[in-house]
This record gives sequence, C-alpha cells and structure tokens, in this order.
Amino acid sequence: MSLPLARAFSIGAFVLALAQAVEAQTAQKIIFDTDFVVPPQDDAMALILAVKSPELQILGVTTVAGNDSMERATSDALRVLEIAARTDIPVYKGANLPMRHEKTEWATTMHGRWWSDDPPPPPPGGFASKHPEAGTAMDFIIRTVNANPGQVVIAAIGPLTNVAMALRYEPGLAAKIKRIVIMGGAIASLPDGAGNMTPNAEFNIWVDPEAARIVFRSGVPISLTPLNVTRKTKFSKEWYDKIVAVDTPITALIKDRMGPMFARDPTRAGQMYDQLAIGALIDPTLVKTVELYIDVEDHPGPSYGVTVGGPKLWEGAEGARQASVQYDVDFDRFIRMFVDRVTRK
Ligand SMILES: [Ca+2]
Repeated sequence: MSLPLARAFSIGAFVLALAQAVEAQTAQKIIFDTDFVVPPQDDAMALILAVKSPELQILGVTTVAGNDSMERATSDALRVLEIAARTDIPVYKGANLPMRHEKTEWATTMHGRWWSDDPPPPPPGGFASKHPEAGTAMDFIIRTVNANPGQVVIAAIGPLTNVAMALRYEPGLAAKIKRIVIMGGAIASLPDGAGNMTPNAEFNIWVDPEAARIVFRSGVPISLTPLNVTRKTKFSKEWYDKIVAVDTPITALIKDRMGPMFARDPTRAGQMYDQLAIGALIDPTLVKTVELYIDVEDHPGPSYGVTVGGPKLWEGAEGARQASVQYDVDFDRFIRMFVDRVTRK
C-alpha cells in the first residue's frame, strides 16, 4: 500500500470512528425490560430491531416473568444477544413473580407461564456461554437512571413488576427517568379496545396490575402502545420471506424458528406488539397518539388488570396521570423499517 493510500485509509477509519462516537453520543439510552422468549415471540423480534438501530443505545436488558418465567426470559435473552454478537450488553435478572397476582387454576390454562418454576429449556443452539450479571434488575435500573438523570428511557415490554419495584425502592427516581415506553393495555374508549386475556384486560397489564397502576401513576412521561394500535399490524409470510432472503446469524435463527410455522400455514399473520413499541420509540412519526388519563383496575374481580383511558379524569381515577397513547400506525412504513433493520449485517 502506498503512503498516500494508507493515509487515505487511516483518515477513512478516523472519520468512521468519529461518526460512531457522535452516533453513540446522540443515540437514545434505553433499558430494555422484557418478558423475553426466543423468536417468533415479539420481545425477541423487538430486541433484534433495537440492537440493529443506531438511534438506540441499549444500556442493559432486564428480565421479568410474563410470557414465561423470569429464568427463561434471562437465558433466552442471553442466547439471542450471543447470536447477535452483542454480548457487550449486560443482562440482569428481575422479578420472578408479579407483586401480588397469585397463580390460579385459570391462569395455568391461559397464555403466559409467568407462574412457572420449571427450569428454562435450552434455547436454540444451547445456553449462552455468558451468564447474567450479579445484582438485580431493580438495582441496575436505579443505578443506571441515577448515573444518567433525565437521559434514560425504560422500554418496558412485559409486565411492569421491575419498573414498579424500582420506583417504590428509590424515592425521587421517577423525576430522573426520561420516559417509559410501555406495550400494554387495551383502551375501551378508543376503537378496537377489547382485551386479549380477559374481555377487557391485556396480558402484560393483567399479569401485574398493581405494578402497572404504580407505574402509570408515577408521573414519568409515558408512551403507551396498546392492543388498539398493535391490531393494525400483521407480520405475514411476505415480510418473513424478505427477512430470510438475507443470510445472517439472526435471520438464520428466525428461519429456524418461524420457517416451520409458515410452512404449515402460509396464511398465518401475527401482531407485532413489542416491535411496534420499539419502532415508535425509534421513529415517533410512525404512530398517531392521543393524550389520555390512564388508570388500572387492581382490585381482584371481573375487571382485574383492565387498563382504563379517558380524555378527562373521572370519579375513582383521582390521581391518574396522562400518557401518550398510540391509536394508529403507518404500517407500511413501519414494516419496511423493521425488515430493513432486522436484515442488517
Ligand atoms: Ca413482551
């Protein structure tokens, strides 16, 4: 290599390093709080979207019981980060059970093994060689927010147990959290507001209604991705095919996990719950929002875990706070961004 060429290369490397440094400075710092399970589950697809998006800097992943046990969330998250070659992102174990919700006979027949004590099954390719960090998710959230006051967004895409416990543990924490992004709830006062766990309750909020009520009433700015808007999303074979047409370790995992499903039923289409919450954080212009007061029914009974939203406060909801509630999405633009990011090398 001639000297001028070598110099050009080193200047190129310098410019690239500078660009990466600037990007890291301007990227949104997030804590990814999740009831993770490997693809096709939505948390995994949302994490892949997040790690492939330079707009986000993931400070850590914190796990919680929800779709499955906290232990499974932890081992599956570690494995997906290993496949994505992002073992630099630390994983912290969070709450193993909701604050108060008891395992019932009914719960064990429904979606969600949040109540399970079973050891986690090996993820695809076996358990990751890296282990979770020492210390709890709650400690990590508190420490990280205190070290970066006003800068950290908590992307909470599972039951809100970890976030509520951190808020309860550390007085003054709420004022230092920049925003909480929540996938959860179904708002009956907006179109398409039925629940998916009980007639009116959405799964994440229903698993830990007491935690959700604490978080919604905390005063932290909240962006909410409820079922009303996720029902406008569909991950179909058309988009799966575009993803697996590109060969990376991540797309190979998606092919391994989702290929047999689409082979059995090419017409299947799943909602993109957590993916949309992360997508709207990356690009808020993808969604339309309305400011609503949000409160959660935390009394056991037929409405346990129902998320209620209204334009004005109502009797019984005194003290509830407003959240920015998503009710519509430019799905075409969102899915193209999703496929573009997930297929990045
Ligand atoms: Ca989730």
